[in-house]
Amino acid sequence: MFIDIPRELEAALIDRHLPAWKLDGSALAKSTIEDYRAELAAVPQFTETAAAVHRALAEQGGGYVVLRLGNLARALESEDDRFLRLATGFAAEVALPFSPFPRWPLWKDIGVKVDKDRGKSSGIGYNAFHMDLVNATLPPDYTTLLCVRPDPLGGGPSILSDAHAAVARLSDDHRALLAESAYHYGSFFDLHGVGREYKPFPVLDGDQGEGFVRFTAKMLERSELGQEHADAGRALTEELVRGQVSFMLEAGDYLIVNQRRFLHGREALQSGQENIPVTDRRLLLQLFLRTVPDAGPTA
Ligand SMILES: O=C(O)CCC(=O)C(=O)O
Ligand SMILES: [Fe+2]
Repeated sequence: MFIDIPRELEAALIDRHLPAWKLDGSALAKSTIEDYRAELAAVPQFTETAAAVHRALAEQGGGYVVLRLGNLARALESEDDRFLRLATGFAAEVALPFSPFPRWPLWKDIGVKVDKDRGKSSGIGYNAFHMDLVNATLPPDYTTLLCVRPDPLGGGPSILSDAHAAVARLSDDHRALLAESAYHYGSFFDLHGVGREYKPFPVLDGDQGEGFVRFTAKMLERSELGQEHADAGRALTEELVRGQVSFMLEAGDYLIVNQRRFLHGREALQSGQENIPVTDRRLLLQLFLRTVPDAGPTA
């Protein structure tokens, strides 16, 4: 599901100056969304490209897309936020950009920390299949990752797996266990626009097909679960891995994942990260999107 930007669109976008964005609470302001829409709709091929993104996210078996913005990123490298504004404009075509973390900017850095828990965000190890904000009652509908720099040592391919397809391959017994409110993961602190803490939660959330598969393989190691529920979770992990696709994000690649359809993760970075200056290590920027514009303030 890779989408290249037509040359003509690239050239036109390089000439287009979007204004700095404004926030309304933790979400992108309506005025900014309208300004960006109006500016971008006037660019030849933009509407067609946005429609291709929509199609890839909505079609049967679809649910993620990689927009290849590398040429734009390189062309606008030295010009402050111009590239990020364009990426925000693409994101706003999919759903409403917002930040669940009140103390972070709209786009959150995911760098590489050698001393951090290896399996977590910005750790150097295998980042197992998960959905973001798994323990919130209203997780973001989309999680998006913009690659600023891949691992200079060549590691860290992204992994994606169709969550409902994986669930469909499980036994009825495992599915029944996953439908029980027997799972919990992580902490819930100072988050906005994602509802309340959900604890315990069921992995299978009623409405199969378009419901969340509320899962993180990390809880199998990090949460205390009953034996049977943990076994069902391990079976799901195996199916996710069996069905996975993996690819390396390159500089300027923008991955958009529909969290109701696909779970995501990342293979380990190449060993030797401690020898690379922090400023040269892999860097992603993360942005969350919500389909319903007014999820409302919470916390
Ligand atoms: O590093 C990556 O590619 C994925 C990071 C991630 O999934 C996260 O931080 O939630
Ligand atoms: Fe994630």
